[in-house]
Amino acid sequence: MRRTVTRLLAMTALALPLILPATPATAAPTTPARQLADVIPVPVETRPDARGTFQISPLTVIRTAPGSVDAWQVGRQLAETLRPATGYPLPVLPVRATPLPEIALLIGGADSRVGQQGYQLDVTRRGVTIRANTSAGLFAGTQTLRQLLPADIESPQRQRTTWTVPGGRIVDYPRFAYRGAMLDLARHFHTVDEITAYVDLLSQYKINYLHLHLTDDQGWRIQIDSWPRLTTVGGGPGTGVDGVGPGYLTKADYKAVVAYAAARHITIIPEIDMPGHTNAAQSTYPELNCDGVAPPPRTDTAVGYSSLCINDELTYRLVEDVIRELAAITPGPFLHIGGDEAHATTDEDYRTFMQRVLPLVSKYGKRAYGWNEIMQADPPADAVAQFWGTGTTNTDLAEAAARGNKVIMSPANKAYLDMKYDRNTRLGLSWAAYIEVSDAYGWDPATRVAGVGENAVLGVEAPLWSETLRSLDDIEYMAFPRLPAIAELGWSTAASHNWESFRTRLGQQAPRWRLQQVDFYPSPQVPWR
Ligand code: TNX
Repeated sequence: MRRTVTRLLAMTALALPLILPATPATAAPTTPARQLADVIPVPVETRPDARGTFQISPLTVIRTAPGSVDAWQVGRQLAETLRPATGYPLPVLPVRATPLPEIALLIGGADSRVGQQGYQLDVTRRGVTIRANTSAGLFAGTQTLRQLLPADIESPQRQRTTWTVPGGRIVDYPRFAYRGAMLDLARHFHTVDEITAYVDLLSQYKINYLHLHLTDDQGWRIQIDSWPRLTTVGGGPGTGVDGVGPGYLTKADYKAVVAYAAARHITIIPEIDMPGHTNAAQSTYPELNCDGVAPPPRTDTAVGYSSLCINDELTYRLVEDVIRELAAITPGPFLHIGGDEAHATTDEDYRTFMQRVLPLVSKYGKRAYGWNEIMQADPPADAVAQFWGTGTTNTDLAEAAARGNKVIMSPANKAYLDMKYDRNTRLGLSWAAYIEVSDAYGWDPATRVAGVGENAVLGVEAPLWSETLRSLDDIEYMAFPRLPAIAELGWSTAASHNWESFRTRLGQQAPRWRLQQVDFYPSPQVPWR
């Protein structure tokens, strides 16, 4: 290992004459000096130290915890993030201390509060040290470091910028273990490239779950080998709202998405929506209908008209096949079974259905997760409910919380990214509310629903339904800048909640989004840079 260092030192020295002239030490910073707290989500604790300012230079190395492949992976990703704009070699070395200026990623030794997802970041004149107990924590720390650098760091081309990191210490860890986003592949399909591009954006804001709504009335978007026509027909030509937006994920595609997300410390959660929102399956397989007659495919945006046939054994064969096949390709703990808006299913049938289906999720080793309606079916205590209501009371949910069930907060009038910003927004729906940035930011997950307090809340999620969305630009326009608001509600402390601070920090993100070509909504509420 030592020999590697010596060789690298020699290589770097050789490279110096090539690199230095293009990067004069006198280059003026292109953006104002950044502060340790200029980060979204805002860190728990920042202690600035003006003497500790560090500059990334052509000599800087990235050093990762010896023996930790995961830490090395995080280091490699950090290098890939920093190389294009800096033009520096930034070698990633799994070695002990070097005399070079360094960014060190170390496992252990952090403040005891950082837990499983947090990190401690120290900036001195000699370098940056990120310490965490897990690679997820190290990754979170590198996302903070990225935001502490000038916005130019997001440029795909080399910039003549001084890469200054403000000095001091950050100790940071999440308020909630679960910070999620959701894409709806059923109304309009999103490709692997679009999903992974979204994953890149999410991971910058410490989002750690991505829920994929894979099936609905308009389309079925995940390959199931034992029911092949679900995708070849249900995801085929003509499927999607207005008959536009066909497509589906093969199992290989899905695994590729899972792996890509995992490398960015994001866990994929698949959703099969049932017993309603099932027209795509029922129009494909006539035998899934109580009368044996396939309804026509649907490309409109109505909800609540479809239902699986509750008293037919074939229904449970389908459900078990789907859950088994999906569980087998899903390493994450959760499997989402939908359960919303089952208006074509009687209450009694709904309970019958859920009481048969919930145990199937556990049978295949997963934790059941569903929209808040599943709490009407008295699920086991480890089942998770996703609250999507617009009100502040929900008796079933409060009772479930009292029994020990955990809740994910996605109030539709606050956290739904498919709601229009105002009446002029060209995309989106408005049934729950118009949601400006201050609305998306202006609520508290632990006081939103009576009887569902801090301990019952596992986290927050920002769903993005795709009735009106087609392209990645559409996705970005609705998600930015509201997604960072939800991310901050999920990560930062309740005590740090502050609209003035948030809107200022949000405005500072704009130059980064421009360089990343994120098509964001320039809300008039935000002082954009
Ligand atoms: C309600 S929210 C739905 C979805 C729609 C969404 C549009 C929920 C659990 N169900 O089927 O796509 O509204 O905003």
